[in-house]
Amino acid sequence: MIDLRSDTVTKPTQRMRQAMAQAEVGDDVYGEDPTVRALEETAAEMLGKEAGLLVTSGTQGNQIAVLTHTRPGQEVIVEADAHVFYYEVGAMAALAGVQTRPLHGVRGQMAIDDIAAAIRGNNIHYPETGLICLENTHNRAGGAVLPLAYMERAYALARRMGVPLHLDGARLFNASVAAGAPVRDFAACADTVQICLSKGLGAPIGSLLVGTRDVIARARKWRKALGGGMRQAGVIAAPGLIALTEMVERLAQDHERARRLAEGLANVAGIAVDVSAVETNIVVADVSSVGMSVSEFVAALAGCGVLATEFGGSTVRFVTHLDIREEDIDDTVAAAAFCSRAR
Ligand code: TLP
Repeated sequence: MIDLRSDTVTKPTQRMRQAMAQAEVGDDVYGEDPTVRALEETAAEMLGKEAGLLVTSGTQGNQIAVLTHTRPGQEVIVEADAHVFYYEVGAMAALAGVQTRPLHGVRGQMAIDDIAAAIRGNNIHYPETGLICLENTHNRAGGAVLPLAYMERAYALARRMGVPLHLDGARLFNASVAAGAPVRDFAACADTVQICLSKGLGAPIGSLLVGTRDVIARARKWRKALGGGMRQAGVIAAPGLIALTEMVERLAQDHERARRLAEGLANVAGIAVDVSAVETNIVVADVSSVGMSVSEFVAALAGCGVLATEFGGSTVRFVTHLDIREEDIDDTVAAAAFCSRAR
């Protein structure tokens, strides 16, 4: 099977498995797991923040950030297609008791003026604006990179208005590699950043939340409250360290393959892809003219050994990653051409 459903499907490398087996461990709730501490310090250092916190998943990291920055009854400004709003089971409302203020963005970017206009003034009727969330790269915008200049403007506004900014950087290393800008420059535009180890970086489990020492100390308590206080978590942290220190540069290969896949799919009758919109490892294809429904097309592809995801409307998402080889790209394009009924 060529599994292009997500970059979450990667299997740990041999080196990662060895590192797990040999990891030095301790009870991390007591702060005694040396491998977890090394991972948290490494992530904080790479992202230019004071402290880091290993969490179970990207979702947990984002939700802990919301819980840490806000109080119930506050409002969170978020792009309408952002993961934290679209794909996290309504957790912001259910757990943090905040209401969301979704703003429609273009390629994942809410207009700065729209954010400014959405920040609540001092009025007895209004909720307080408790947080602004950005996502980079932006998943539902097809892996679009939020440029550094945009992030700087958004953060300048947030600071001027005294509103914290959380960055969902599940794929921030993809953004950094694609933009050719250090990851810490992006991280400097946010109070907290969540990065995923288990996407393009290939680790089996885990994310990190980074920020100031004070914010991360409070986040650590929320992690405990959510049942995320893991004990000998060094076995998770060990492959995470490999992910951070050895797997970043190879993301360029995923981007290159996504680009080739987009070009190939764009040549298939019935499929439309905006190749110029493919900046990182995500390809969104419009299959409205393939002569069958999106789910039929995805099922037909699966029958040919290619897995992809229905992505809403007439679109299908393909994500390249560590376990996708060069020849898988050609095989995927051939399978799509075989399955399409358009001529
Ligand atoms: N995204 C998954 C699905 O949940 C959609 C995927 O296959 O892309 N932020 C962003 C931008 C994400 O794309 C994801 C996962 C998360 C957060 C959540 O990470 P996990 O899955 O570790 O909770």
